[in-house]
Amino acid sequence: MLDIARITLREIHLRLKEPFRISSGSTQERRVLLVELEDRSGLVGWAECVAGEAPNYSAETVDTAWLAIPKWIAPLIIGRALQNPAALFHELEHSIRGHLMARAAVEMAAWELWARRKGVALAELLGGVRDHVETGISLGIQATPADLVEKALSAVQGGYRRIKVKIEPERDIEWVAAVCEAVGSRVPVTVDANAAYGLEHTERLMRLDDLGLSMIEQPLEAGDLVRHAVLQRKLNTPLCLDESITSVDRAVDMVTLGSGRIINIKPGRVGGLTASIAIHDFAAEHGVGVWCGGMLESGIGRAHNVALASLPNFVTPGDLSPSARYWERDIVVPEWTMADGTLRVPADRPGMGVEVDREYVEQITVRRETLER
Ligand code: OSB
Ligand code: MG
Repeated sequence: MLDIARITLREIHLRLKEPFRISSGSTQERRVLLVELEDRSGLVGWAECVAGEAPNYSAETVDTAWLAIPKWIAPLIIGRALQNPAALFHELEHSIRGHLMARAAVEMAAWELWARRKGVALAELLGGVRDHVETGISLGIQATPADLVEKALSAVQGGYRRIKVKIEPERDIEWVAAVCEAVGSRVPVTVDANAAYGLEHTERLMRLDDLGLSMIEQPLEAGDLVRHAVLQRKLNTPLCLDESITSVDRAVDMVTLGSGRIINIKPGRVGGLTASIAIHDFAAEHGVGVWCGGMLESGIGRAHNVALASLPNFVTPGDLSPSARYWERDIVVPEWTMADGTLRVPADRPGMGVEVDREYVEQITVRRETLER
């Protein structure tokens, strides 16, 4: 039994080294919501809620998660007889519509706690098979194509194994063509629109299609599985879905309709690791590749992503940059470092494989709430 006795929420403020701009908005001052679960024996598990400051990626935000966890999620979890983290996932899925990122934060902390309880690495508990995961970089929208090219070249120089470029209508063809030309065949180039296009942009997207990208991520709105299928039929480049895939059912729909050929899995977006594994397994059975996305996480969220990305069907590099790409100082010890374009999967200690720097977390905590029965 999980025997959760207490949940502690903390909001910390972490400043990104540079603003990160996607088609729907920009962020630099990250408000990160951390979840610490404690069981009756005093063991703890950590996770991070990937909800943003504003509802521009999905409807959820740090504030909606801070409403949902105390009010609706915690009462379903604390002091309840739940068999394991998968049972916790199903309990939340049964009783709560939406609030996937809030649910995921608690579910992922339960997996971390469970790994510590079993004395195994989180990666091993999830079914991981790799000791290193390949790293790709996601480059935000820049001021000029020249700035973007400079960033892309320095990423290739730094060892990243894939370059992803954020795009929006007008800041696309010329910008991406410049990156492709500069990077050449050294690493694959992909683009991510964060739902900035519509079918009225089909001609623009067909011009992007000619650049030989390895995928086009989420061109259309999250709910547009049918329109994505119409678009995919006109393009040779595989579409990769991110925002659209919020459950294993949506992955089934994608395959049934032909809405895309690749899935970006972010555990926070699908309600946690239980659904991430289910999507991974379904995709593997249907010849659909998956890779691990990122949400500008601190070292805690990254630990969960790295563990997940060690599963066998994560076939292309993830948005898994090292700590120093984002932060002057990360909140875990050791920080995440990149060597030869990979992050090492920590297999040598129980749980997520890094320790929370509690003293630093304490220093940068701006809000805290402890939930008990
Ligand atoms: O669409 O993958 C995305 C960041 C915030 C919101 C959405 C996305 C992203 C990224 C960042 O691409 C990837 C990273 O964490 O490095
Ligand atoms: Mg994306």
